[in-house]
Amino acid sequence: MYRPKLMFFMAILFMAMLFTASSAQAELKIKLALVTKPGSAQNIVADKFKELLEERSKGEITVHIFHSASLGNETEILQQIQMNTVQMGIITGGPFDTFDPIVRVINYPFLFKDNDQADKILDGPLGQEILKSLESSGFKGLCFSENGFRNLTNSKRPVKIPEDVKGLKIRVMASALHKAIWQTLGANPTPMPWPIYTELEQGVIDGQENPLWVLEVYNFHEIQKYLTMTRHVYSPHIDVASLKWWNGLDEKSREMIQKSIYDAALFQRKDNRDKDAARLEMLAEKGMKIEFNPDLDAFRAKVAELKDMDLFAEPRVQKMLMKILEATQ
Ligand code: EAX
Repeated sequence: MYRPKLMFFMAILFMAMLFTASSAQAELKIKLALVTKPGSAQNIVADKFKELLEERSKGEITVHIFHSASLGNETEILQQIQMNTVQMGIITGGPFDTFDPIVRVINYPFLFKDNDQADKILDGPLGQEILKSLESSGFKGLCFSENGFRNLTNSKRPVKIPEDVKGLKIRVMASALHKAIWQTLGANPTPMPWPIYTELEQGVIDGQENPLWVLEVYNFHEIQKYLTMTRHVYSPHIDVASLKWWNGLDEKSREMIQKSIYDAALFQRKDNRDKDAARLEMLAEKGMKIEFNPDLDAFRAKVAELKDMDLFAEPRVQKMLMKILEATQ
């Protein structure tokens, strides 16, 4: 029996299925995760990346940002990126070093003299070599944006010399290197994932160390009286993708993603640096006591022994550390 209505209906259904299949293929969705809140350094990178990539791909690629640790802490996000249940992350250098110890090299204390030197090395061949080596643990390292130079804050006393740090309970990132730095300086470091406001407020910890934007965005001036401009570690973010996912992308999408994240990183680094002077003024106004000239030579001397520690014992890590120390002389 001929049934024109049914045939017509089935033809429409078939076309609708075809259309859905082809548009599903054309549109690429990126889940991007980070642990800090809107207004943070990581979010500024993510927002810019989303804006640039969606514009450049004419909406064929969409970026979905999961901030404020809604998908877990940085360690958990990295695990999800390895599995490709999350495609990208803006992750601080610290917690990355349990996945690949080579990341310790760029978090080495007192490594970079200033922003320009950090940019030159991280954007140059050594930085690229480090990003490339992350492939062995399932990551595609795309580029570096920044947290910035880290400074010590605490609620107990002014800190000018390493002896002042003695016994302070300092929260550090989940990183063996960061823990070792503060142990060597005589503090009592406790690794803890982000965020940490409550722990500081309740006195579980006396202090923490982070770049100036963190004090502003998280209102740490309310609960931390003393700030010391130690600039002990330059803290990059690694803007990272799942290698599993990356390997399945076409060349055109890869290029657009790579270029957009790098442009976003350049934008964010400048933005962060441009705002630092005003942040210091604001923090002083809010009543923080700021030590501008700590005895950095003394701090540097204390942590010099770190390069001989087991943390850097793996030959490829040791080799990279030597190269980067030489390049930053
Ligand atoms: O980016 O965990 C940390 O101390 C990070 O620097 C923090 O997420 C701010």
